Amino acid sequence: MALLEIITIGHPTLSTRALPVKDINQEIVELARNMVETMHRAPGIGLAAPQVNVSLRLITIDLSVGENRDDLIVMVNPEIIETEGEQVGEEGCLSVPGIYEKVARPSRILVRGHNLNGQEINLEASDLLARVFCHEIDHLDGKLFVDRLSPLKRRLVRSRIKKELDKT
Ligand code: K1U
Ligand code: ZN
Repeated sequence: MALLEIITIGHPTLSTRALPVKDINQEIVELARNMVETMHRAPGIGLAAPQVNVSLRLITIDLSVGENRDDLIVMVNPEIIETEGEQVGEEGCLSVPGIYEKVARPSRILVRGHNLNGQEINLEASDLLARVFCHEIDHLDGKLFVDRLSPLKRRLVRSRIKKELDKT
């Protein structure tokens, strides 16, 4: 297994719509394994392939950050089929270091995708899990959580991001 480099805001891959995975081959399985390792080490509760500069529709989620194997979700070509309600809560992003802002998301969603064995998965998610799915699927569509803020808030956040990135 290997740790992958997480790219940060401003990198063109983060604003590009990722392509569907056509064939779940050994390369994809290896990429997913490395993404899980990278997400746990970051640490994070989600990761999308574009964040490691791979423009493919693959995500990993683990709300337990490696503590509970049953919590790990790896999904290929995820799609939100249905949404319900609204929740407003704080989000962070491994590609936008040091910034946490409140974002509105559906409170419940139905997601469809495939696991690494090629089997279809249909999952109902609510609360934080629904939020993380929405955040990761946004990454696949070339969107960051800061793109969902009001223009004024986005301008303020942009100058804070610049200061944060100048520190690195
Ligand atoms: O996709 C990413 O950038 C990962 C991001 C996912 C996310 C967090 C919160 C709301 C929506 C989506 C993160 O994991 S940021 C780090 C984080 O939230 C966390 C890290 C360690 C323990 C618990 C949470
Ligand atoms: Zn993110």
